[in-house]
Amino acid sequence: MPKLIKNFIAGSWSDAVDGRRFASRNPADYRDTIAEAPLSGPADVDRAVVAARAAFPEWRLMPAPRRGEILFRAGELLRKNKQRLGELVTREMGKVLAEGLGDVQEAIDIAFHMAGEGRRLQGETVPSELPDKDCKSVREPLGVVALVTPWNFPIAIPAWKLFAALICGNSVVLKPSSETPACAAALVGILEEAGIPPGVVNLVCGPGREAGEYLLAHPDVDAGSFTGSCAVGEHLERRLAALHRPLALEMGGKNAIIVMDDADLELALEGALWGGFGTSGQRCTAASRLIVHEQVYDRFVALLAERAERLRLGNGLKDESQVGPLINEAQGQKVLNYIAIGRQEGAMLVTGGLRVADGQLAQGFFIAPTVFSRVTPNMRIAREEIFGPVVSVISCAALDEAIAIANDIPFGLSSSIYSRDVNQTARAERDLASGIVYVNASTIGAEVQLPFGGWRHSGSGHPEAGGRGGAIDFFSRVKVIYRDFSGRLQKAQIDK
Ligand code: UN1
Repeated sequence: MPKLIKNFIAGSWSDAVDGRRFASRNPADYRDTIAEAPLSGPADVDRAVVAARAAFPEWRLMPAPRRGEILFRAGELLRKNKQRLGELVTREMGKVLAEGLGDVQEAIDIAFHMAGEGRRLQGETVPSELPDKDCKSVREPLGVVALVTPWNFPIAIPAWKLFAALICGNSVVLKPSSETPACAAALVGILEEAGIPPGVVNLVCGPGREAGEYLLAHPDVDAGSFTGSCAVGEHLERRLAALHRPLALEMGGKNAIIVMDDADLELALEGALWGGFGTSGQRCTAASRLIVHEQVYDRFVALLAERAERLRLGNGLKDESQVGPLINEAQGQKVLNYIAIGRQEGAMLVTGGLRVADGQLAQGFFIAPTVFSRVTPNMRIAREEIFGPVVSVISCAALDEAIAIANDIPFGLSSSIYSRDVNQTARAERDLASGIVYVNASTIGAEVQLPFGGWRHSGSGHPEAGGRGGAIDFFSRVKVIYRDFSGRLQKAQIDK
């Protein structure tokens, strides 16, 4: 029996106003319906925004360490329920169980990190140029924030946004991807159990346009945060520009691993496989380009293809599975279309390139890990985000050339270099133009205590997660306070 999911508005679980529903299904087995969720529209979003607005004044004034205590409890509950939630992630989204558990772990990490922020949320105190006067800055919440989240990290990404927004004192309306409503409802259920006051967190399930975009553009919302495709993100950016409200966007990537001729090839190979085919390539941080030094190019491509062929496709709940399905048929077709484009462009298909539908695999959309060699930097498969298990291998003759190729794309989220030469890796650290750079590690697996965000078309310059410049900066605004206790008129810049 599919689970019956409801919206969560003003502290109670409810159906869509007009009673409509939609289903989410298991991408590894379409016969397995995971959940039925409310197909919400503007009327439901309106209710959620009203609830969030009503809850805001009290939540804003609750001391941040008290808000943090609720997040600590949420972290504990996530930890207690990690196995159950990890299995739900795998069933509803398709990634293999180790990664499903990792998705939940990332939410646990951010819960504890942001809970601790409740005792920091630093502003600054600086001296005044005048006597008997002090100057400080404090952080204040934005108000009601709208969060619209994707399916590829169905627990972690909502958690990144929720916990950062909450610790700063905002009230929230969350609209999760329609592929993964059960994961979002489970996360919100944890917050309810942790004692979040009614109306502070609201969940509205439903389609992107009628629910998500309507929510982000709602006249009584103060700020929005969206993770998803570039096309949608840039559309939102244009649409919301006129409303003049803070908007954080995390969008695509076309992340490169550079493999130099002095690299530990076995290590680089493992990083390429993990970054390229982990989560079936459905990460914005996926290593979809490899830029390999010509001295080791042929050997590396041959080893990569051989190892890619050995990866076992399958239902992520089975121990032996290493690569799960694509999220749905449309995404599968999009990936196959890019494979056709790669062949037309003259790249060489070394392995994969096909949907695999033997036996059980016919119940989902599985694509064999695919490697293209002889890719040139101007080909579409070297420039556009595919979001599937497809890796394009480009050749280079020197480090400078490799870095130039890595940077010459519209995206700038994550990049990596494998080399044993510290001078080369230091140069790459300095010159790679992306929000995240890895040295002797793959392009995926960012940790939550530092900002996560892309440059150029990968993001709007408001990174997620912790650290200086991370999500706290987006979800709070700075107020500067000058307090004069001299009892007389003092003139800055004029009095001596
Ligand atoms: C994403 O793909 O949208 O760094 C997020 C990583 C993960 C997060 C990915 N921690 O790969």
